[in-house]
Amino acid sequence: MAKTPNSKPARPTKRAGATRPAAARPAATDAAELGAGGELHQRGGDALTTNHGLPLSDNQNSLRQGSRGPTLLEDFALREKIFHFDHERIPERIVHARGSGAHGFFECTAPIPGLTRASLFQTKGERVPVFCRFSTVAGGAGSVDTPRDVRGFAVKFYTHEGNWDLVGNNIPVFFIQDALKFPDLVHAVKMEADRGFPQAASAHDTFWDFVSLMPESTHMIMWAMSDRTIPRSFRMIEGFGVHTFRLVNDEGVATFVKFHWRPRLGLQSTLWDEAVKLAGADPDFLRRDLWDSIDSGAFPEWDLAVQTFDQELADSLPYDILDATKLIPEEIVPLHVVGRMVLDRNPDNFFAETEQVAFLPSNIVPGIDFSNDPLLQGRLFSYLDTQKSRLGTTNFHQIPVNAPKCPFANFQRDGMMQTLVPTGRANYEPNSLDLAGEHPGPRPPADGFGTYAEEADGPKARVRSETFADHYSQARLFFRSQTPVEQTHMVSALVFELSKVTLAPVRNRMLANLGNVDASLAERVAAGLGCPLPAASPAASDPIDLGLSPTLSIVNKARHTLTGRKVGILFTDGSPVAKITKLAAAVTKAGATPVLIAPKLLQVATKPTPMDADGQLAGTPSVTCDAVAVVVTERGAAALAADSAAVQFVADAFAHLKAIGHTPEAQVLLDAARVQAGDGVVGLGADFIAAAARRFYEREALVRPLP
Ligand code: HDE
Repeated sequence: MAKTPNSKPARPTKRAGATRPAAARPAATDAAELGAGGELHQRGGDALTTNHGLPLSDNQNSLRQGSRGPTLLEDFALREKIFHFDHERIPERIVHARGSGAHGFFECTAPIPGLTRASLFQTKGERVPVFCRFSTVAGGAGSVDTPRDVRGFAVKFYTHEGNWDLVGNNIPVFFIQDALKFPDLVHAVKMEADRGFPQAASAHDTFWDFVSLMPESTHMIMWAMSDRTIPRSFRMIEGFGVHTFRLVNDEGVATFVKFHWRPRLGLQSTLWDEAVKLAGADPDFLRRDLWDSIDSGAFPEWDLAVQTFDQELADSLPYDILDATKLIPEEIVPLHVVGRMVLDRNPDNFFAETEQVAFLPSNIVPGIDFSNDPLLQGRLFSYLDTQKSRLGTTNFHQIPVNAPKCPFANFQRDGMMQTLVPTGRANYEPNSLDLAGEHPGPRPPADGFGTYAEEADGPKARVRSETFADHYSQARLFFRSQTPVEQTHMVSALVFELSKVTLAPVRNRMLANLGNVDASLAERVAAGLGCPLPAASPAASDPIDLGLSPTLSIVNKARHTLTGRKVGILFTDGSPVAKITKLAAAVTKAGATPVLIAPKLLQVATKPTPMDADGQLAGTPSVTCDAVAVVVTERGAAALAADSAAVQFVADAFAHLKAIGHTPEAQVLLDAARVQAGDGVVGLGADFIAAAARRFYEREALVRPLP
């Protein structure tokens, strides 16, 4: 019987077809020396085997009776393979389902032993490994990267005294004050219950119905409607622990703390139109950006800063530090940088690491403790619970990405997927097996974690503190601290979102709430929708003016830099190679990546020799770049002016307030794209490199009627 195409004998590959054992990994960080932490690895060999180690000689054909006959039940190899495949998926996260992760390290740069005994903050220069995952909140695992949404910013520090998980967001406040409301919030923002849409979008009835009935969400809504929720890159977002935590020193003295991540590349967002177009151009835009930058050795980096304060300062504030809908402006309590995080290694396997990583706000280390923030208190329960449902077993902590990298030992035993093999008789404590010369197992160390002894009293009751009653003052603080252009973006976002609301009473209720934030805001949104403005809604506590916090604005603290950015260089037949390569070299020198874009990918008829592009024009629109240059001859420009993809490329760059560098001969294409002369539209050369480092917000009035 003729044998149909058969598996070739296994050839050694670069990766030997298996996960590299920990020892063989390049030591990305000093911290990797902390140990493998019980990592499990598929034992790699070159031969293809079943899961039970049987070498298989054929991976192409199932076992059948005769060459055209039925498949036999005996085919255990087929059954094992399909059985495993059928069960490849695990439940996605109920929120934050879509995410990207990376390994790296945290390095202490300014020790704070006076404030905390946490081991990772004791010694300058000391590093611990981290795994960090960024995410969107509302969309499913297969949704796109760029919807208007909060971004998760979760970091697992593998310290010498256990894992510390700082599970934060890119926004310092939250929608609700009490964990009891979280399921309602998430139900409201996710796909509507009957129709199953919209996916990954807050612009629909149920979300706005809920938030319009929950005035406490107004401050977070201001952030959500700002450009913070349409980031340019995960590498360019801030991160916040949100809740007030405690630092506790050796003497047991506690200080309140809020944690902040600050991106070294600067904070940067896209424009809404850009984010919408990116969703189509590259649904994986943020994921790819993170992966590519780490892959190319341009490691993203953040400073970790703390805001620390005592009870006296807390008491002096006109809001409650336990209320997660409030922030403390850094103008009031300044930030102190204590360390930096560098992400320097992409995961080896997305599922094993990014999908299976289990963050727990309850993962705390000696020297850090919780506060009574009712949202945080609820989270301490929720995450442990959710991991059992996602990962299927209480032993999820043994999965390599979750396992501590320091020794860990206790008397918890057995359970599904137990992979550790504890030895000896001692599986209970106290025991006296040491008297019999046997190992008694671990004992609680005197200097282990102990909860900060906070006094608490009062009746057992379902109540909300009156100090949580002010829902509008900080929303006002945020809105008024924005630059005019950012305020306009917020107005546009609210108009867009509320225009998708079909229930008029919901729209009106929301407008009435906005009236408490700022009268001009409410008026502009109502005008943008074309509906009458209702009177401001009654507020539980009248809003007060808290002053401004200019550091809350993205534009105010925008760093003019090309580092870590992308510059698209559009060229076509006849374009001079010398100009293209000179420009690309200047872009690279400025720390950015040049992306060569042409109507075809390969063998573009540039002069004097043909060149290949990095991206084909229709598939690489200008939204994927931070600035663009058009390097064309007069003939080339005329040809591109007749190509809608090229016209759109330039028109979008202009509308998205990006620098456009061009050869004088490109004018006919710029005219077709209705580009107007002005700041940011420059020749090639030093002018362009300087212009490419920023966005031209002043151009916005030319391209977008402002509400
Ligand atoms: Fe979460 N959240 N959350 N959350 N959250 C989850 O845990 C929850 C909240 C945040 O990359 C879940 O493993 C409750 C605030 C991030 O894997 C779940 C409440 C903040 C991530 C859960 C909150 C966050 C999650 C879903 C109200 C910012 C993704 C899957 C009390 C400080 C972590 C999972 C990752 C994930 C519950 C509120 C951030 C269901 C009950 C506030 C970054 O346990």
